[in-house]
Amino acid sequence: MFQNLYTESLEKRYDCAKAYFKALGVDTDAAIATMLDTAISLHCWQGDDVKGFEVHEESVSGGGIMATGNYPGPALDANTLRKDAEKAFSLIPGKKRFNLHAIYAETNGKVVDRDQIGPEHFANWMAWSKANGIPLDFNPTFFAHPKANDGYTLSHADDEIRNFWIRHDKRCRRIAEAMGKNQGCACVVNHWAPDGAKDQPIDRWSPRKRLMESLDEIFAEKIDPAYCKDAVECKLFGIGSEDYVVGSHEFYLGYALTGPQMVCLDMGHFHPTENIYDKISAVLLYKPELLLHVSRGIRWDSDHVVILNDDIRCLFQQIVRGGALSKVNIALDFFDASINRVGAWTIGTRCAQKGLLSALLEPTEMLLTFENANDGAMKLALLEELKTAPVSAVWDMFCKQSNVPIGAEWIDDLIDYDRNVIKKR
Ligand code: RNT
Ligand code: ZN
Repeated sequence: MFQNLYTESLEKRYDCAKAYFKALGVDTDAAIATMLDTAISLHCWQGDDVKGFEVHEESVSGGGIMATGNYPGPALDANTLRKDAEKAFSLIPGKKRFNLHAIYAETNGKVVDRDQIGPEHFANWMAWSKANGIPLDFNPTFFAHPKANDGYTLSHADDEIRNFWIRHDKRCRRIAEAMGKNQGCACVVNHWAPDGAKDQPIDRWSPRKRLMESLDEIFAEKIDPAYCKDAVECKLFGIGSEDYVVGSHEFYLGYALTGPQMVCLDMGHFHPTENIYDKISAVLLYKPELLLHVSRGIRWDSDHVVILNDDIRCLFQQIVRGGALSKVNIALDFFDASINRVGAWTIGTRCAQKGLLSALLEPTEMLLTFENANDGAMKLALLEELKTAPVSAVWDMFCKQSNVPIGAEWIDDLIDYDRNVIKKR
């Protein structure tokens, strides 16, 4: 259906685009080379609605995050999740990584509690990672567990529960270390805990102190950053923690400034009109690197599939304009259970990459010249003209060089997989 939408050859279209951007002082070949070299970390949890494969004895709650929707065919086991991810990889250009959570451990049907998991439970994932040339990232899971049911984990007042979660995180960093060694590059470990209160806790102080102490204990175990790189993720509120989140922005920014951890900025974790793009140039003044959770909130932290909106454009503009691409670890964080999940992965990743490509094709020098000469209207006019510049031909060439379908062609593959694999489950 979506083959042959163009009458001109891709080479011809690319040459036109190349000449257009060259006239603005931009090198499209260099932009493609950068795209080919920039990894995006796909989150495993889009494939199964953040459920994981853990065997539970008691009922658990979701820790303030929840995928909504009932589209058929979520991956219910690790092999299926890997197959679905491979399908998405085949439709996404450029370098990919894959981001796992602790609940994706493979325990052979046995109950293995979170403070007992080890690299052996991720042996299949590591073998798969190696076979596919896709490095892994990792996350401890502080939700969907009986010991997380009352909303507190690493900041819990009960030392027994708090220590359980400290042990869990320590295990996770060792798993990440094993992954890092297996893949020959660092595994990024993101630490996010849902801890917080629904309504007006009198004591907003003690949980923060306990969270700080828990983190200190976890990070006291020194692991070579060549294998395991840590990030801490703040949040404004969640479902059930509307009034108070222990790990707020100030908390984690402060924490990360006193240690080697990266800050993780999730696009949905701030006030609804607050954007993370304006934080990059501040955070990177003080930290050598940061982690992004590229996402899309509609009215709240709803984790919709990423699309090429202004938030995405502005985010990548800031990174590219600041020459900071090598300092930014790009990970995705969204989950929509109401549409084909392989499609969701592919749309979101491709759109994040389109945001980056658009930024790389920006004639920043020219815009700066306008800005410095106080030619605000000219600057705004050029910014708007650039929105309809022939980026798509450069995008298509990037896809071609990555051996994935160009333009809308991949939708044919998605329809095929949806009808013949997903809907037949
Ligand atoms: C939750 C955080 C966190 C999770 C994943 C599953 O609000 O964004 O990053 O989405 O760890
Ligand atoms: Zn996140």
